[in-house]
Amino acid sequence: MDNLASLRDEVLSAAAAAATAAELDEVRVAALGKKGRLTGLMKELGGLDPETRKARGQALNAVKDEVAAALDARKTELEDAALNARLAQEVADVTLPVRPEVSGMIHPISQTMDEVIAIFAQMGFTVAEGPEIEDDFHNFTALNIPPEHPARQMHDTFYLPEQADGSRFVLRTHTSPVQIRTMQNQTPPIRIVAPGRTYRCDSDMTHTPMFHQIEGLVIDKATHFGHLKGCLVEFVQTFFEVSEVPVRFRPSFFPFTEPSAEVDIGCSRKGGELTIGAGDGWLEILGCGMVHPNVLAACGLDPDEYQGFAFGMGIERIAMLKYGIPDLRTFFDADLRWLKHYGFVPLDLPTVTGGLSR
Ligand code: 2U9
Repeated sequence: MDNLASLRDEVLSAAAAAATAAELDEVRVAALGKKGRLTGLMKELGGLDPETRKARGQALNAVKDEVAAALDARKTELEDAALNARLAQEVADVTLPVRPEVSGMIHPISQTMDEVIAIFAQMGFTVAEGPEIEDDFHNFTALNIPPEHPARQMHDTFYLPEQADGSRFVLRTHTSPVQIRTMQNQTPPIRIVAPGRTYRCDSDMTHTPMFHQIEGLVIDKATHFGHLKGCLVEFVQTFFEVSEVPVRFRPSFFPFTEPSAEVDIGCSRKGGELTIGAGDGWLEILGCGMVHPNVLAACGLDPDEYQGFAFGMGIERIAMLKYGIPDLRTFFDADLRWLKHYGFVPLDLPTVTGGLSR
């Protein structure tokens, strides 16, 4: 056996015998590293005559490829074994009863989301969900957002790498694509809420790159702005759990609704303390409007036959207002002391009749 064949056998059996990632790396460096034995043989090629060099080069390359593949395979084997050992060790018995002293708390985002869903469920809405990675059509085009709209800019939207056809997926910037998909796949009447995570390329005191929204959509043959108003006033009164919250609809603009409005609730800021309810101040809490005819048409619905309303709100914002949480970023700190203070007891499920948060 020549030196190359025996070197090959030696490296392959050393790789097979390596019991840890570190040992395996030593084998790799000794064979293929800068001063490795195979690398050394490669360097000797220069001194050979052309004929011999060609044959020797091919043989060396074949051995190098074989050794590299064997090292990779052994690496995967070792990683799998390590993972399996860890999984076996970290196994948790989920059937054990809860120990009260270690029981977790419900995060205010989950609690608020559950409360909002409970209110709309009571009114006859169902929950719809959809992908967080969306295409341009469902996130923008179908929503009457034109190609040059600022929301489509790189600095507002997270774009995924370009596809072979030049298109790019996005992290959804709102949950509206869920309503688009619902209209494409169901015949009205439609009455849904779409809760979930949304993403915008924005990070400061009042914005986080990931945040939560809930949006609603009602489509039928004669749905009008009066229905929108009644529905949202009912929602606001129920959600804030204080009697008689003043509500005001202020004209606004969104590409996907016409007419559009922003909804403010009354508040007072006496003595530096914010109280929801009667007072001389206003706080914006959500946006809404009648679904734009272009949006209905983009989903295959005839705007002369169907009409409806939509609304959207940020969960972090309404949770901060309702529960007096002063700093947005604390939602995402995973601080157990904060969660103990602002969290909710797991078995107190929010219902409209049994109490939302009490
Ligand atoms: C379809 C048609 C219309 C959803 C709407 C708003 C107004 C709105 C913001 C609130 C705070 C987003 O989280 S936020 O920044 N949303 O003001 N959203 S109307 O309109 C739709 C949705 C889907 C098919």
